Amino acid sequence: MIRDIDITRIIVEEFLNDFLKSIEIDVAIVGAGPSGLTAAKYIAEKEKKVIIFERKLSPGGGMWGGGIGYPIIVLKQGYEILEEAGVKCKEKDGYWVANAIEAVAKLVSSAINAGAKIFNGMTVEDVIVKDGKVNGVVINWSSIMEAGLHVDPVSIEAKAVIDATGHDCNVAKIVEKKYGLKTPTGKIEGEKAMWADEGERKTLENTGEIFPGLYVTGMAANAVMGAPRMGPIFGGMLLSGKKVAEMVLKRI
Ligand code: 48F
Repeated sequence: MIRDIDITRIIVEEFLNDFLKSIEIDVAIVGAGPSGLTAAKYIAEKEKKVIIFERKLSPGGGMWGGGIGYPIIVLKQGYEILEEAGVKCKEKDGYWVANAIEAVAKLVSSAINAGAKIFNGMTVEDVIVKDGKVNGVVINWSSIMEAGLHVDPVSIEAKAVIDATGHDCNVAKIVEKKYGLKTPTGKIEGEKAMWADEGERKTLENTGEIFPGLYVTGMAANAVMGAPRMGPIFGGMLLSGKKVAEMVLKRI
């Protein structure tokens, strides 16, 4: 016999047990787009406790829709990261091409298989800063935030925080507003217009620590540093995720 309250109890117990194991971690990644998922996989592979907090219910960020909703992604570099995750990539006219849905599904799966955890429907609305260093994130349910309810958030301690929130660079914005960034100008420069070639190059260059304990990856790196957007080409996102993982692993 199925008891309705068994289902309730199992869900609540399982979630809370899982969540309580996740409040003191090595790395908090904000955003489950291609850069955040890639970073999570490489960090988790080194047996570090890494959690991705994703505002939406579905991880994958801007990758699902490929370009103009055609679920095809194009890469000039970094396709080996997709192949490592089991994604079929084919060569075409000097580029690599993959199916966007397959790419998201397999990046999510390989991050989870490596030991990363994803909490969905949770928004990072602030960070913890102690002694001039980011020490964690402050989270709330996205549904609470969208309803505009006055409900206080809770905190997660992490040795490093990665802003992988894409074009919006939401975590960098919070820190910029409250403290200023430790970048050459201290400010968010804002993303520039489309230029795929330069955007891809700069994403990697701009990946790094922008405030003690706070790292930036993917499109957020270009938004912070004032570099071009690049549209539906994704190699820079994957390589940036790998690069930030390597940087963070050296520091924690
Ligand atoms: O936008 P997104 O896919 O970031 P990315 O990894 O990749 C960018 C590309 O998708 C594309 C591009 C390719 O060249 O330009 O845009 O840099 O994923 C960002 C994720 O962060 C989530 C958001 O829902 C998305 O899934 N996110 C944003 N703000 C928050 C957040 C927040 N405050 N808390 C939690 N999640």
